[in-house]
Amino acid sequence: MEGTIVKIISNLYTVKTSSGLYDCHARGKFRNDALTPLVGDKCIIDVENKYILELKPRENELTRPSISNVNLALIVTSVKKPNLSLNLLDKMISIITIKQITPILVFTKLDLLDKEEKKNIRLLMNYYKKIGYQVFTNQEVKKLFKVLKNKIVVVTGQTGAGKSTLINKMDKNLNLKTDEISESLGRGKHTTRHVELFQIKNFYLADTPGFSSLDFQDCSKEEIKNSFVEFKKYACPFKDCMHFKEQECLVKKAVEKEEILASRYQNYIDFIKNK
Ligand SMILES: Nc1nc2c(ncn2[C@@H]2O[C@H](COP(=O)(O)OP(=O)(O)O)[C@@H](O)[C@H]2O)c(=O)[nH]1
Ligand SMILES: [Mg+2]
Ligand SMILES: [Zn+2]
Repeated sequence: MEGTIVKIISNLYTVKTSSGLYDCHARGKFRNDALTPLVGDKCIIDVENKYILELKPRENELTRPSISNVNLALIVTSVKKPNLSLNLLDKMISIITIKQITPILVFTKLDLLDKEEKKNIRLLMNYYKKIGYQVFTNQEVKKLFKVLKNKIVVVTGQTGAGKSTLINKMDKNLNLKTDEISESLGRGKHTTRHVELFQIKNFYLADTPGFSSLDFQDCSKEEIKNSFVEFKKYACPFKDCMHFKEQECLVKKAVEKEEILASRYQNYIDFIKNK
């Protein structure tokens, strides 16, 4: 029978199938192959003996937390308390894109802004929409549900950004503590190896402690450049233009003409400079 691993505690794997949940062990073979089943893995199980027989190939794999086949990442960004950090936002967009996961932007705490500030945030949100991202506020849970349908989703963002509040809004039964330093939904007794996907309606959501501490360590300058999607339409005269010190760079011209958001370009330079 086919299923998805939704929870791992030590070496016990909970597999969700069309006929319910099964607590399974992995066959010894996996350990010999140095292939460790991850939350998110699609697998074939032996229902009678409660064994995972086979793992399906993975689409992608995250570490810290270990989870596979992630489709979407919700980047939760507060516009105040903590203050908006476009550097952090662009960094998360880039890293998530490089990992071949689709970023979804969710802005929070717009209620703390005055009229003028709100207008500016709307302009900013429109820029990110224009370059191709799906952008929401945390008031738009119904719209988010449509995007999340049938996906495996991780949630990331600064402490205090409103991640737990948003997840609670999606599923009142979860009742996560807000204002908590600890980010773990499933924390508690099982400190060994405990990763869990929570089913909300028709999608799976993973709590992701540590995910926000990702950096560009494993990414090349090229990958960072390609993750700035709005640069792609500019064919600079120099074929491998990094849009940095090159002359006649069309991306730099587009920044001057305000076609490209200045903060996006500055953050890009910041990221590649440190490589
Ligand atoms: N004013 C306002 N406060 C919010 C909003 N979203 C979350 N908060 C508050 O911000 C604080 C941190 O939220 P929390 O969900 O714990 O953030 P997390 O650390 O990202 O999980 C809590 O006191 C929430 O009540 C919002 O949209 N507006
Ligand atoms: Mg939280
Ligand atoms: Zn260029």
